[in-house]
Amino acid sequence: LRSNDSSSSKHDKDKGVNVQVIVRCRPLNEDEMRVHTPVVISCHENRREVSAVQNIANKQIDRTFLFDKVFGPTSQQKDLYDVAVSPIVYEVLEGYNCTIFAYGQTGTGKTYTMEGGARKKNGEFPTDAGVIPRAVKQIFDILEAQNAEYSMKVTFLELYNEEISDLLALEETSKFIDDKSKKPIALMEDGKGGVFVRGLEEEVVTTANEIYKILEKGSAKRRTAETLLNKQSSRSHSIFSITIHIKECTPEGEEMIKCGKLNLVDLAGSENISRSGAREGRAREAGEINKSLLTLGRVINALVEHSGHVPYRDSKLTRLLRDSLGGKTKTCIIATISPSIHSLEETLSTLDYAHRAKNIKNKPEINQK
Ligand code: ADP
Ligand code: ZZD
Repeated sequence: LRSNDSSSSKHDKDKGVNVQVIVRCRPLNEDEMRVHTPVVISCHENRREVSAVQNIANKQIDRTFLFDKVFGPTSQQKDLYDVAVSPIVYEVLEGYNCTIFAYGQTGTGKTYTMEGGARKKNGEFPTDAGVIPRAVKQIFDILEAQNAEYSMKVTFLELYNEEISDLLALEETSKFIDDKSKKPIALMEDGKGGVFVRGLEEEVVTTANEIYKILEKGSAKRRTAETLLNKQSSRSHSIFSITIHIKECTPEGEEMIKCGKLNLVDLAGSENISRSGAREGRAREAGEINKSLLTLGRVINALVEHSGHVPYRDSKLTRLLRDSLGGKTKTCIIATISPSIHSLEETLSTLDYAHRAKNIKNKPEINQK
């Protein structure tokens, strides 16, 4: 019986592990409250369902979607972290590569979820800190409690209009906007089906505080570039990655290195890439089309429809995160939505997109040497 059990679980694993999809609905903001904006979203956290109320020809029709986890408007940063993210951090420390994406319309809480509120001057950990600072804290807390021998490095990049900027590279602001002196960053094939970013700064870090300082530097740089280059942050993607090597000894006394990587991805706003062709047309005319976000949608479609060719190579985002989409990385998507009636069309499009992504299967593998 026992051997049957293990062979069946092995078989299950061969078929792959689904991408985990979580939905988070933000509360109405003050302005929306003041004008009594109607709410059209209801979240049933224990049933893991999100329902949208639609009025079609004066009939009230509910559309209900089932997800892996659902967080309603009153959910706190800590709730989402403890339930959805903390288990992923444990998997990174076991040697898996893991990716968490935030996907949704601008203004629905992607950055609030991933970064959260600003650092406090008194050095206290903010209660509204998001996934990134919490993950950094948890990683160091665990490693220190285990008295582990480890090394860690981080990268932080931004993708805007198919151009990669290094948010860690130390440069003068004036140099940053001068194309000629900008450090050349290129996506290179590594010959093993993966890619690496040549010229991207990797900082070796030893404390959580060091990473917070790095995030501070990266955020400041992002804001400066935004202002100087007239960028719209809602159109850029950011990827913060932590790579951890942990030295361990087997019971036989053999030395072993486990290597885990966590990618935390704040995607560009999903508006204008809804499946409605008209929208896309208008966005294209305005030169607003986000090639990386469009390609991400096409890659997801190709993967869930098993339609043969998967167009990873068509954008920088999908080349960078190829392993997270049908590869060996464990992936989680947090789809953020607004409860307001004015966002209903975009919200339904986000829910459809997120629901489709549940069908992507990855084949996670531990990295061990
Ligand atoms: P996005 O990154 O998707 O454009 P933001 O993270 O900037 O959205 O969020 C828009 C606004 O809504 C911000 O003022 C943010 O603080 C607030 N907000 C977003 N999600 C929540 C939430 N779950 N609870 C409280 N406020 C939120
Ligand atoms: N969302 C805040 C940044 C903002 O836009 O200002 S919060 C976290 C992850 C990635 C980048 C920045 C942060 C953030 C921060 C705030 C201010 C200065 C540096 C970094 C942060 C928040 C709490 C702990 C650590 C980092």
